[in-house]
Amino acid sequence: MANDLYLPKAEHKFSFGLWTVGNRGRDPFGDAVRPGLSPVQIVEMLGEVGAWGVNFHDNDLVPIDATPQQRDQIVRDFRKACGENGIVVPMATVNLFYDPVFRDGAFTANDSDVRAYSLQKTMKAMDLGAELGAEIFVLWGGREGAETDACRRPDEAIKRFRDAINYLCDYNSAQGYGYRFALEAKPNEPRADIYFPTTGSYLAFIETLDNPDMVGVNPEVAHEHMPGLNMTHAVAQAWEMGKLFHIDLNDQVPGRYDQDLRFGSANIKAAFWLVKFLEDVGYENPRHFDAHAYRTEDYEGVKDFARGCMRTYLILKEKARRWNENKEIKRILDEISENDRKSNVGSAGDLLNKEFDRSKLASMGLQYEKLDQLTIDILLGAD
Ligand code: GCO
Ligand code: MN
Ligand code: MN
Repeated sequence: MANDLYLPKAEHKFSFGLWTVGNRGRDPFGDAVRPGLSPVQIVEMLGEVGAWGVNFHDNDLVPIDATPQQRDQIVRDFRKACGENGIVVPMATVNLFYDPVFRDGAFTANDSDVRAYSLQKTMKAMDLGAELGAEIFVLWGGREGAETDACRRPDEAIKRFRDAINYLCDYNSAQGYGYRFALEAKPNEPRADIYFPTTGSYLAFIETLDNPDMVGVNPEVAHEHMPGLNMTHAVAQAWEMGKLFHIDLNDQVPGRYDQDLRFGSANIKAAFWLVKFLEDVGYENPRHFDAHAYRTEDYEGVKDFARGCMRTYLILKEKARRWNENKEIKRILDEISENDRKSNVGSAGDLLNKEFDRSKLASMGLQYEKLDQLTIDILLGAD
């Protein structure tokens, strides 16, 4: 049964954050359109739609002012719900952006008490995640930025951020948690300008840490597409460096605010290359959908949204398989690699003396038009 291919299974490692399917449709211009769901209800919904994992910010699960007793009760209920619904907790994160205390940033804030509080809050979130089995800890510095560069030198912000990550890595080691941290870049929103705006910024920064091996990245489709960048290229660079610890799948029309659309719903072709890349290289970390349903939906619509994210991924995975097996595509790729095999740089001395026939090299058609149309045929089901 071909359609079985599109049913989510545990092996696909599809996860959703509590804040994604639990999103109530608030935006800067309008209030909630859906009633709130408890974490337990969200886990039940994820079980129903066939997801594998649930992720959370500390305060998605435990309110910021909960007592230790309330916290422990919430954790017990949540753990039970996860068990009953066959849902695991692969990743945890910390909310360092919602509370007014973070108005000038968290790890980069000018007030050292705010910086210390941010570390404390993150350590407690790490404790919470570890208690529920999380192995990946995502850090999205939503407020690490500025409205005016009069407030601090940006290199000072980078140093403070480094100190914070080093501190958290030490805590991770001291507690024996074995977390892998995944830094998530976002180029704009909610500050006027954000430090570390791209995945590449974080990849360069990670090498300057005391424990670079413990830290990788969590690229997000929307965050790369927002400024018109290529998500697959960002992911490829992270992958090639052994740093693709986690991924946020959603969709986004370039140039707009953070839309968090259903995966593959805005740019199918970009989603296809991304899925094909992940499948071709054998990515095995969670596939997290950091998106939410349209504001027009009730919770049935939210389920449609969640099922749609996973279904589109699996359809594109199947398309990628067909692409890899397509005879015409294989023939063109063989020809391309034939030209590649012939190239040989040799020593600098040899290379300097070598004659190149530039006009011959430039005259051969490369068949990329055909390749791309074959791709489109596959995507549109005309192959
Ligand atoms: C956003 C971010 C967040 C993060 C989350 C994990 O655009 O709001 O993508 O959803 O992924 O905070 O830390
Ligand atoms: Mn986002
Ligand atoms: Mn995200």
